[in-house]
Amino acid sequence: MTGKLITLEGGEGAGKSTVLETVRELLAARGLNALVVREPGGTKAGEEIRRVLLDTAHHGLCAEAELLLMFASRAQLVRELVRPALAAGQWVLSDRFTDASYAYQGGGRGQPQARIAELERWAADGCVPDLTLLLDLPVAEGLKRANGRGSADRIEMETADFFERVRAAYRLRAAAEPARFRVIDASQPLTGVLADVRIAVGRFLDANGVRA
Ligand code: T5A
Repeated sequence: MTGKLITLEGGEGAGKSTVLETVRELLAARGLNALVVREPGGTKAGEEIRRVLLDTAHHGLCAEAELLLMFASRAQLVRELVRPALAAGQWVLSDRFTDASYAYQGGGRGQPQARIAELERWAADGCVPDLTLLLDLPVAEGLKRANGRGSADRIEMETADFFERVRAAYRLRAAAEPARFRVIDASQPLTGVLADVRIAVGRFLDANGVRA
């Protein structure tokens, strides 16, 4: 049996990294040793690409180059790690995936959806998550949390309007694919967020016949 791909999405400072560990533990409690990856990055080449994407020195990077670099990282990640793991029956947990490109490069930068969809088919080999947890919270709150951690990277330096478009794009995608997305209210205190995450992941595991 092939494994499943679970992704975590959301705007800046939504709490993905914080939630990721809980999801990993929930899977482990049911005997699933998940492969955990992040985007952009996750492979040796991908981490180099990430460095270019987030470095403030590249503030002049054009939207087209940004989109292609996101998918260059993803193309490598899918072929080097994600596809082989899924084929071997291992579950994969990814901190961001293609929905982030629809939200940031599509919603944020205005790149056409059809272009991103073509890259998803070609560069990402049609790899689509089985479950996506969207951590949704007001932009100002997320930026406050993210800024509390130190200096901003190239994308974190974008305007509030940019992040409003990112949030709107994420919410549209979630509304369009309710079977795959679970929207979590990430503005709650962490205990509430984690409780909702436990319910969503627990139901997904039950639905896929994964017993404790
Ligand atoms: N990107 C990525 C694209 O543009 N296109 C793409 O295709 C892809 C894949 C890097 C950037 O690349 C962009 C999006 C990003 O700008 P990233 O490394 O995932 O992606 O960067 P961030 O989104 O910036 O990830 P962060 O690590 O900054 O945010 P997290 O993981 O969402 O937030 P986290 O868990 O670090 O939490 C932030 C702070 O808030 C606190 C935490 O303790 C932490 O201090 N916190 C809470 N506080 C109060 N209540 C809660 N419920 C809290 N949850 C967390």
